[in-house]
Amino acid sequence: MALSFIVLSILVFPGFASTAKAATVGEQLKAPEQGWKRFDDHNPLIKYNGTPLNQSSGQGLYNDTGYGVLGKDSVEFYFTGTKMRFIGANYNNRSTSANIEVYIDGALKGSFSQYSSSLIAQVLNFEVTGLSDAKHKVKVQSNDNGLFVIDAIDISETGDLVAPDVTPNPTPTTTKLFVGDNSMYLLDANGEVWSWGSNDYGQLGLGDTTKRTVKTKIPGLTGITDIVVKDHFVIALKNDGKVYGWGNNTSGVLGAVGEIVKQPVNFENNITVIDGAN
Ligand SMILES: [Ca+2]
Repeated sequence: MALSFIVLSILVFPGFASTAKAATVGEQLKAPEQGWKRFDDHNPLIKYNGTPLNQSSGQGLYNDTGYGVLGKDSVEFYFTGTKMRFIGANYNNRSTSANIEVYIDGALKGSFSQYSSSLIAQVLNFEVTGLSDAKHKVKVQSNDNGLFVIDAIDISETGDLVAPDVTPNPTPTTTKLFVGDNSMYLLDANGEVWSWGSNDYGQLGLGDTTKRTVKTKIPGLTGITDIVVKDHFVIALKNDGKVYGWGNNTSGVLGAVGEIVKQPVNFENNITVIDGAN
């Protein structure tokens, strides 16, 4: 009796039976099924590698739009959720791509063809389910020289298309470039100072007055936390509070150590901050 009722229900209420049945690959799917939601091909979060070709209207595509991707080009996007369906279009045309691969998070999940015996718009070309509920990268890659068409993407109803991974900024370091009067100084992340450029007053701190065209590390100067570059002379603060200076000393700011100081001399102690602002 119960079995007869079920059979009768399907016969009498065919609509009930069809909504309970999930779409299968190769079928036309004009709207996302329950538990899914759809994004159209022109969504800016979908990236086309190559120049996408607008598909002519009137083909029965979703929203009457589609992008064609030519040759060995690809489509990429990121989504959150556990499942994805690629909605495309199948054509009875030998120039249609027959070898389109789908990669999820870099792993090949399978392939499909858009060549068929007749035109099927809004066709469910590929489906992947059972992914972890997380952000996933999708790449759909044509491996022959044919055209393939993307019409829409269906994903988990609770998910979303999301922006690609943004490359994080490099970890900040203390590396800092200082621009002097025809001389350059670089304070690196190890607390050492490099110099290059003009050196008439020994302002490169390298023990001579020879100009340098490549940056050269100043010997014996370590633990430096900051430097100040002035008119042909430089001072540097070490992490123990000592301050060193070198270069043009005609004014005597570095003490009675000569007018040209070619390498760092310690002239102050117990300093916490140096400030070269005018
Ligand atoms: Ca579309």
